[in-house]
Amino acid sequence: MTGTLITVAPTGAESSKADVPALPVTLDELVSTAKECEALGAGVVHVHIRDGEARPTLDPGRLRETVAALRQSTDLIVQLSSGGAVTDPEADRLAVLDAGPDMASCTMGTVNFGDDVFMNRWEFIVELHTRMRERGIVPEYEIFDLGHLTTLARLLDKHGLPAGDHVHVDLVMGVPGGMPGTAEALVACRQAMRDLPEGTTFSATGIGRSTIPVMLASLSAGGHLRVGMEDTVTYAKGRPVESNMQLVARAVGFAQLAQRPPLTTTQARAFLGVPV
Ligand code: KMH
Ligand code: ZN
Repeated sequence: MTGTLITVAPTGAESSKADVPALPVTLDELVSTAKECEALGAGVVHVHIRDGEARPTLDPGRLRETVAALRQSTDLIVQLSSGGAVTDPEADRLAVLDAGPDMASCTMGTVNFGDDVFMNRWEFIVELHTRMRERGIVPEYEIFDLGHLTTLARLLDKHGLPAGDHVHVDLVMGVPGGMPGTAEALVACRQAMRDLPEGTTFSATGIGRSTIPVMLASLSAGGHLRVGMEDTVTYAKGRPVESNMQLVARAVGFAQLAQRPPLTTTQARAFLGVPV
């Protein structure tokens, strides 16, 4: 595939609406952001939702409503976060799958996460992977550190390929406590992917100021892009991000410069093994 898969992660669980007023937190804000990002070239939306007070939530009813609304208004692949917030219990994170998304994230290990710990025990990872396959939900394996790729190789070896038979990973780089957002770290991950099934693909995102180096490194190494206000709230020094569209537009520009234009949503489904 010569194009670029662009994933937008518009909200996340870490920034507050008070600190980042442009963050989409209501269903209407999320849907209109998703529509505009799709029009610009996004193929996947990675979704965290908020409650009535804009706090992160994994409320099952709200998740179902969100999946339905995104399907009604866009052709984007709907990827729910099973990571949630660092405080979310495992049972609630597993129950995210009940909302029936096209995809869900599946993080490959525990990592220090700023001042917190993002806990992902081996047994929990196996449970998430297995339930996703049973339900035909395609995983995106989230990689916060090099060793997470070793865990993924072990998971696939012991528990088989995911739904869709295609393995796609997302390198989340530059989290304080995880791997740095550098070209060197990306190349190390790229090399470690040789131990994964042939045809494995990857996206990458750089948190904060590592967003641009990681985008450029990923495109250079044949990878794909994730951008959005979950990962980046500063566009350039002293300039807050105005909207997720601004970040998607920049990613599209970089992809076009690399002569790898954005995949359409139909191409993105074929690429990831997500049923139409
Ligand atoms: N909010 C982080 C603790 C995911 O979406 O799966 C976890 C996260 C990863 O964002
Ligand atoms: Zn996330």
